[in-house]
Amino acid sequence: MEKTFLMVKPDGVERKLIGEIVTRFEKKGFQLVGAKLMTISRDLAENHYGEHKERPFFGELVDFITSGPVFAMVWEGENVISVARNMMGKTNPADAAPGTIRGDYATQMSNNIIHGSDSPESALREIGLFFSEEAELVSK
Ligand code: RTP
Ligand code: MG
Repeated sequence: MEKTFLMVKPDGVERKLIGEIVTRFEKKGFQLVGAKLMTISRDLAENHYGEHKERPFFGELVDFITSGPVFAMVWEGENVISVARNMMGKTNPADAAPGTIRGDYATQMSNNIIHGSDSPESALREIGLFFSEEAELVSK
């Protein structure tokens, strides 16, 4: 069964949206297999967002994602990677459809509430960066 890495960003934690976000994925029918509240180190942030290293917004992105606790999660289910991305909505909340997480709760690109892996390769890489499979993920 497919797994993905999702994370409530510092703005979502600050705004007390963890419960709302977890509820959406639970009600959809996905299975939570790992979760933790944590503050990301600069090293981990730079690694996680490594694909954006050369982009002009990289410094701000790392500053933001390390600015407060995040709620890191692993979810499992059929096509969970792409379905979760659809449930999150477009990267820019101004373009995100109503009914999506970013469409309903965010207005700014830099504070868009949630991260989700964008491919099977990213999911595998990000789950490995944030979680120890043996110690922190449950298996059925
Ligand atoms: P994420 O990785 O956080 O789930 O977001 P995403 O896949 O929808 O978007 P991505 O292209 O991976 O960008 C990562 C985060 O960087 C910020 N961003 N700013 N100013 C800009 O042009 C710009 N582009 C991206 C956003 O906060 C985005 O979530
Ligand atoms: Mg991304």
